[in-house]
Amino acid sequence: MLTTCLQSIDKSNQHLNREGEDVIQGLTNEFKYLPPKYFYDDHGSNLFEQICELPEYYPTRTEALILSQYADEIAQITGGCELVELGSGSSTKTLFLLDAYQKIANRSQYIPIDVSGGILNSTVVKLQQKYPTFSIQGLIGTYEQALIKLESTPASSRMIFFLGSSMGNFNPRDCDLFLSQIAKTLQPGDYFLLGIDLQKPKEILEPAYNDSQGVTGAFNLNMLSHLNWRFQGNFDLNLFTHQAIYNQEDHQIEMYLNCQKSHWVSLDSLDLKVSFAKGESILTEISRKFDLASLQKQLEYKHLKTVKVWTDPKNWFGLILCQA
Ligand code: AVJ
Repeated sequence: MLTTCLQSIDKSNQHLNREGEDVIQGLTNEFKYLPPKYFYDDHGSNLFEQICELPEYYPTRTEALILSQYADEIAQITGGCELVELGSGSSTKTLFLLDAYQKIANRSQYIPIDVSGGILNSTVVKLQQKYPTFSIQGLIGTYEQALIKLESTPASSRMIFFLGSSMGNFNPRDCDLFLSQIAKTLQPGDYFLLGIDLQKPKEILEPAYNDSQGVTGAFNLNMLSHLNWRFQGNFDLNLFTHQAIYNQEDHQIEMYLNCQKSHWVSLDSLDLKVSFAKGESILTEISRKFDLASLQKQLEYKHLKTVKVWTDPKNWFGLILCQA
């Protein structure tokens, strides 16, 4: 029998941020918004895996191509270290890194962290079979919870990695706070490996978030069914439609759920009743597209020195290795 090592990050720091407080804040705001982390219940995580396979959605396969070429070099540079992944999902692209680290160290530690317990559990089971000599511990929790936990459990050497351009979900201010938090969590000499989607024409970006099979639309709408079961809500998914546009001034994809008919929605366990007007929209995600040089400057400012940068031949995606 195989037992998996999976742990929910201590809820004791959650009183700081009451469960669902962010939903109340977002839905009572003048311009309604919801945090993207609510995409990822188990069904949403599966839909995201499907998105990664779509012909229009280039980021995953582009980043995988870069990792397949340079994972060995990354492992050579950092040497053996504890590997911590934020937002690991199915860890598919991570296999390139795990293979590379297996070659240089016979016992490695891998700590995947994700908000979706279902996908994390199946990933840890699968990986433990594939890498029997690795010590693998899955942590269920948010990035904030993860970084607090990591700060209190230092390792002799560590690389935190954050792939798939998930950092693009943060607005500039939250991104800056996040990078400060990373810099604070790392010990001098530790590494941070960051995968980011780069700026490119609208003609390539918009189809990636408006796929012809409608998977991204289903992913976007699924956030409402997640809120329904999590907070005893009554969102009617038929009353909302998916929209994704590229905002060229801010270099970001913006995903919305547009309300088709005026109505009320309640979320009983949050004691919340919200009115929706016809034509009103909820911003569910921004996905920023970065400029490599300015991001490197920002990292530098946080005392995260760039060790090396890799891109694909079309310069669509970047991988930055920095050191604290
Ligand atoms: C996982 C946040 C990087 O922004 O491209 C994919 C999520 N949303 N399609 C992205 C997503 C719609 C994805 N990130």
